This record gives sequence, C-alpha cells and structure tokens, in this order.
Amino acid sequence: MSAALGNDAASQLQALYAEMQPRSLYPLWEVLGALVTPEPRSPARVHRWTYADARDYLLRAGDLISAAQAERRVLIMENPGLPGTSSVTPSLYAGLQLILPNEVAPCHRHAQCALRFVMQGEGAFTAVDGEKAMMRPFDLVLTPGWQWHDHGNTSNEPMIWLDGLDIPTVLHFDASFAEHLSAAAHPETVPAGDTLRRYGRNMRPMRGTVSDRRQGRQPLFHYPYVEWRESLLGLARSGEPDPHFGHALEFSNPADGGAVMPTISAHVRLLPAGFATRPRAATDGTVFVVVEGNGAALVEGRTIPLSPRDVLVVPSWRELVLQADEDLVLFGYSDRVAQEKLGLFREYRA
Ligand code: 1HN
Repeated sequence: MSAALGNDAASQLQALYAEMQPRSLYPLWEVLGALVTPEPRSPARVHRWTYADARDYLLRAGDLISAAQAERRVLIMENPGLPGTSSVTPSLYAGLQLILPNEVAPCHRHAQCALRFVMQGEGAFTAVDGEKAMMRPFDLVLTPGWQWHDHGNTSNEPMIWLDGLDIPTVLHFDASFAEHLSAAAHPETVPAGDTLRRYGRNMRPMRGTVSDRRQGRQPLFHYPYVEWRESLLGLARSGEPDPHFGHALEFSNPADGGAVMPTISAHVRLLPAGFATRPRAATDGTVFVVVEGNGAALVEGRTIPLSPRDVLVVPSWRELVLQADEDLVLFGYSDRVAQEKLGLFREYRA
C-alpha cells in the first residue's frame, strides 16, 4: 500500500480485514509487493556441504538402518533457507544415498524424475525398467518419471550417490503418484548396457521398428563419466572457454536433443587452471558437485572454497563467479528446462 491513509480509514480497514479473515478473504494491496517482486528474492540460501562430513553421518545411519528398512537410505540436503521443506531450491531436491554391499533398495516408480550422480564406490547398479546400469564414480544415471527402478550393490564396498529430484515441483502441482512393485527387484528383462549401445552413439533404432524399445520415453538413462569427461576435455582442447561458463556441455535426451528430463537440466563444465568466470546470475537455482580440482565460488560477497565431491547450491538470481585454482570440473543440475517451457528463464551476464 503506497499512499498514506487517514487514521479513521486505517482502523476501519483493520476491522474489515478481521471480519473477512474467517471467510478466507484478504486484501491484495497489503501483500502485492511481496508477491510480485521486481526481481527474484529467493528465501533459499547459498550453502555448501563438504562431502566427508555428510558421508560420515550417512555411514553412521548405515550401521543403524538397512536400505530395505529405509526403502531409500538417504540424507536430505535441505537448504537452510527452506526449513521443513526437504528442498535444496524451491523446485528441486538433493540427497545423498548409501547402499551397502548385498543390499537392495526395492523397486518402485513415481511421477517424480530423478538423477543419480555417483560420489563414491563402484559396482552397484540402478535398474530402470528391467535394465541395469553398472555405476562408477561421477556417472550420471537417470530415472525419468514413472519408470520402475531399484538399486542393488553387488560389490564389496559402500556405494554413495547424490540423488537429484523434482520433488518440490511435483508437490507444487499436486501431481504425485507412486507405487511399489510386488517383487523387491524388477526382473532383468534387458541386458545391461543395451540402451547405451542403442541410443548412446548418435544413432537410434529406426523409428517404428521392433528394436525401438524405449520409444516415447527418454531412451538413454546412463551417461558414464569416461564418456562425458572425454567430450569435455576434447572441447577444452579445441577452443576458448566461454567467459561466463568455462567449457560447458549439457546432457541431452537423444530422442529430441532437449534436456535430460522434462523438469531437470544437467550439465558439466571445465574451468582451466587460473580461469575465473565473468559474473552471471540466472533464475535457475543450481546444485553443483565438484568432480575434479580445487577452486572457489564467489557469491554474496563470500568466497566458498570448492574441493572434490563438495556440493554447493546457488539459488536463483545470485551473482556467481567461479574460479579455478587447478583445472576444475563441475557437474550441475537445475530446473532451467522447466522454466524455459514456462517462459520464465532469465539470466544476467556482467
Ligand atoms: C527415490 O525414489 C529415490 O529411487 C531416492 O533412489 C530418493 C527421494 C524422495 C522420493 C523418492 C530412489 C528419493 C526418492
């Protein structure tokens, strides 16, 4: 409310508000400025989780509860500015999941889209609709919405990965559905690696033929580190880094060239040693995982050191500079694709 009111009008308005409230009616003019801000004012905060710290708590949980008991043994990385929401940004979720040798995380499916980014261990799998992806450090594995998925650890070491999901987005739309498979694990109906061979090499089964098994769905769900790293290093060898990103590659859906899932975009970037990005802000709050190297994030007047496996969240519209002390490789995911579809995505480049 801008113009001042006389005392009389002000007290009569207060009385009016009090009368309306039981009928669930409120004056917009009291809240308009907070609802329609001139630019984003996310309550989410910049926050970094150091991996060793989180891993120790997760391993302690591993001594106390099994993957089967927990269904998913995960520590939620909740943004300190969004208490009680299980959210890392207003639209996204992040957690660290542990699966110990011989454990199975039972098969289920849900409307929510998920990605896994492997932090430690080798030889556990995620099975998606009956096909196993054997996971190695820094592999990206997807479980797009409504696809059956279970995890198992057939190795003899603990396996930890970061889960990124669109849980708050699905909650926002009141569109959550989930169900369990009657068996703990989906029958293995497809040989491991089959999808990667069919869709991971810039080709796809001829449309409409019997081999186009994953037609109509995001066909590819495994993006191995050995492959994306080679692409990223190749990119870095053959050109100049982008001033605001460094060398950056987005993971794409081979069926349509778009983002990996309808609500989540994911990318990797390499900042050469000594390089610092120009400042940039964007409306897609982003979760970063440090893959290789050391450096720092400069944001909100703070310098946040970055080391391998650290997780950093940078909310919407915070001006960010990333600097690399050594060659710095980062993985990141955000809701950029969802915002683009809704006509909301904006960025600012200094
Ligand atoms: C889920 O299904 C997984 O499948 C992990 O591993 C984390 C967090 C919330 C809801 C569903 C998984 C999840 C989740």
